[in-house]
Amino acid sequence: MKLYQFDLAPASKRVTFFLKETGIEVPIVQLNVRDGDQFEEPYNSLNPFHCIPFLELEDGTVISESVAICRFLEETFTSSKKLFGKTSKERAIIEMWDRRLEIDGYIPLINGIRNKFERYAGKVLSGTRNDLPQVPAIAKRGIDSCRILFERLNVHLNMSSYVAGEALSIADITGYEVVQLAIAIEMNFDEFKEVKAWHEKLDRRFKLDE
Ligand SMILES: N[C@@H](CCC(=O)N[C@@H](CS)C(=O)NCC(=O)O)C(=O)O
Repeated sequence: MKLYQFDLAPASKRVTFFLKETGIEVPIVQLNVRDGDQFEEPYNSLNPFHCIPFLELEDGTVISESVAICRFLEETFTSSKKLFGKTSKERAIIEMWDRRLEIDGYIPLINGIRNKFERYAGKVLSGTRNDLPQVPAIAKRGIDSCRILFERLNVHLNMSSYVAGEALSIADITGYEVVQLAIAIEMNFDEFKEVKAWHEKLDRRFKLDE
């Protein structure tokens, strides 16, 4: 089994934090997606989405998408930490939050960043190189969407230590990266005190482990 990563990328960080939290270890190969390694063979053919992270199994199966990778690893390896939940109810609540954080925060902000900053000209969609123009309005809409998410999350975090209850889950890892993207796109979210406090708590936890 091999995990292809680029340590600096938000999607890879989601898997890195999952591995650190669970103590699961897999061999890692670094691909520099900024230099275009993902378009070189054999990686180009291995993963047609041309993104990291992706996991190559012994039988040749390739699994991309950070959350699909983490779920597979959690179900394949033994760990006392279950970041996807232990009961049907826990699993449903975690998935509910994870999807809302991804749909309302992560995706709008990633699209916003790629449409805002000059360094993404020619690569506005992950895993592509083409002449699709950057549309600055997408950055504003991404921030609008995230603001609505943070309003809801702020109320929720007032009653809950972590996104899906009293234990850290994969949804917190997704949420942590949403806040990192909010910082990267220069969104002001100072009024969301609970979101900020939760992010700082996670920041200490993930940084200490690094
Ligand atoms: N939804 C995917 C996102 C994967 C993705 O967009 N990865 C980016 C880095 S954060 C990438 O590899 N980009 C390469 C490129 O744009 O060429 C996941 O969570 O794994």
